[in-house]
Amino acid sequence: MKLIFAVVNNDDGNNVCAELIKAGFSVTKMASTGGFLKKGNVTFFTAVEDDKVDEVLEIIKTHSQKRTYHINADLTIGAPVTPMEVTIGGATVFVTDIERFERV
Ligand code: 2BA
Repeated sequence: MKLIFAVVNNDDGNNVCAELIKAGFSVTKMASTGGFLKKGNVTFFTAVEDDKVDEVLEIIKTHSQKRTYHINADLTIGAPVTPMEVTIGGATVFVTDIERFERV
């Protein structure tokens, strides 16, 4: 069994969640904040059988857009602010093994 974490853009969160539920997956959705941009994003986690991982990844991929932001980054304290282009996503996904899964 695998645990999939996916960080997606706020604007894609509801859609990704709806599509995962529609496909029959149990999903937990959490409000999160990216450490770099400090913008709100959405983190999902779902525990699935190994043979369902690709299906979940495909749904997340299909419904997560790539977005480009222009920011003024203050990368070093005291240094001048630098204009920067940052591409986010589609989604950042982590897949890990589950040692034990129980509903008690
Ligand atoms: P943020 O940390 O706000 O990062 C937003 C975007 O800024 C990133 O997009 C990446 O393009 C850029 N970025 C991040 N750190 C950077 C740095 N030190 N220098 C230059 N550019 C940087 P994504 O890679 O698509 O990541 C989207 C969000 O996914 C991240 O939001 C963060 O919440 C999460 N994430 C990405 N990689 C992660 C990781 N290794 N561990 C945990 N969360 C991660």
